[in-house]
Amino acid sequence: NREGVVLEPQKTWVKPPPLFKVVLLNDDYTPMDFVVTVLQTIFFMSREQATQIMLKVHREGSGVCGVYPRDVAATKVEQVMAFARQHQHPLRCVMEET
Ligand code: TYC
Repeated sequence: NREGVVLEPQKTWVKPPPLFKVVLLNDDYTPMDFVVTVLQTIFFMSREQATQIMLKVHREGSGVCGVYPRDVAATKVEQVMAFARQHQHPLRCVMEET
């Protein structure tokens, strides 16, 4: 093109990086409001969306909070676990390859 940039055709198929679901798990003790706050602050959900996901986890046992590349998913899990620990709630969160 005009800037002299040449786009080489890709020679070999590069596997796209894997994505990971961040899954929140139900328990009998963590207050519902605390879970809603976690979803709003760590996953940037609206209060309405956070409430829907929290209720889904409460009723079904688990629920997906988001899908991210490995390092982002791992950081989200750490943030949820650290926040829960600070407040002495047994809330758990795991990552699962899609
Ligand atoms: N089951 C909890 C309660 O009745 C609420 C809750 C929802 C806990 C979602 C964890 O991931 C969770 N207080």
